[in-house]
Amino acid sequence: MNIIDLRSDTVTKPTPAMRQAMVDAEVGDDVLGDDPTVQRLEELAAARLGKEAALFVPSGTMGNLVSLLVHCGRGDEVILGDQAHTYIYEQGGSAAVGSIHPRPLPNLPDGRIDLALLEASIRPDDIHAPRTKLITLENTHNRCGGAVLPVAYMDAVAELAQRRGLALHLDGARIFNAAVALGVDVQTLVRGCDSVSFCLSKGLGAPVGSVVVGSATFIHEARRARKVVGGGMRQAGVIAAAGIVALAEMVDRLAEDHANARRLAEGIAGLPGVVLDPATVQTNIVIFALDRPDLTPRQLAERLAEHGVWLFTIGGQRLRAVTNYHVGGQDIQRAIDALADTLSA
Ligand code: TLP
Repeated sequence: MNIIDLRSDTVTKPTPAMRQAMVDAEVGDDVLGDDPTVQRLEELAAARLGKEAALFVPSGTMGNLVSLLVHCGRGDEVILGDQAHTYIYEQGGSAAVGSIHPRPLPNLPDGRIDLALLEASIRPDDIHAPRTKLITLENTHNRCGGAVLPVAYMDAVAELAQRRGLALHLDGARIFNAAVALGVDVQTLVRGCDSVSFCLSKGLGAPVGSVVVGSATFIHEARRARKVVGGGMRQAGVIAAAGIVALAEMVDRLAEDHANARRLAEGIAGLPGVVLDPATVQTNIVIFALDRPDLTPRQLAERLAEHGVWLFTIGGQRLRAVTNYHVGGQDIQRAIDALADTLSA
């Protein structure tokens, strides 16, 4: 059976062009600063996001961790959303490894954190309190259904951070999805961020890797932080080569994933028990709730798997489907039909 894998965009496999680039990659020992392909990727990424420098890391989790380790010292506080990937899905790494104190604030359904609440949550200079050092945002917002934070909101948080002497980090795992959805240059979207971590291995299709960008001083420190968590890689040019292809060839086509996600959402929104407003689907993530006395989300996922359609349950009554470049228009129709069959049975 042909599987339609909607569990994540992380399941994407390298394209033929990526595999060829990997074969052809010139490599060297990157910890010693000798890998020309990693250096090229880092230069391209920094230029693309409008920052001074960049650092290739093995994963988005490590990109966020090294960024937080540079911005915050032991006992310092980071303000972030209570639905943030960094808060929920990264094992509390910044606390475990960096003794950084998390201050989760409620994410609004559209991925934002209320600006007034953000400002009110910055700690006063008081011997009882940790020192607030950092705000972290996520764009697009994974657990808020791939919601896009618009330029005006990004700028407003950057202005607040700057005025109050805080740094701003962006978990931009899917920042290119946000830029494509908004139709703006990615540089505009991240112009107020001190650091951004973005993933090559999600919708962009590279097999491995993320990139952190920021000032030259920040990246110098991030390189040290990457080393202490064991992320210094040697002949990493073989994977960086695929990342270069991802940036060059895979960004614009993200619009197809977004259109497919919208089609999927529109196709399933009316089905019995599906709670979903398709108008909220802005990028490649479709999150819906299941309101059925006779069926749990897990059972639904299992029955869909029997039809060859894979998706994830994400807690409570919710399920998540993520479109990606292995999933075409016909697959979307098959997924809609499988849901319709399962829910009307
Ligand atoms: N997200 C994965 C899972 O961990 C949930 C997925 O399938 O969506 N930031 C954001 C916003 C992410 O969605 C992810 C991965 C990461 C960071 C971490 O990236 P990796 O998996 O490369 O460590």
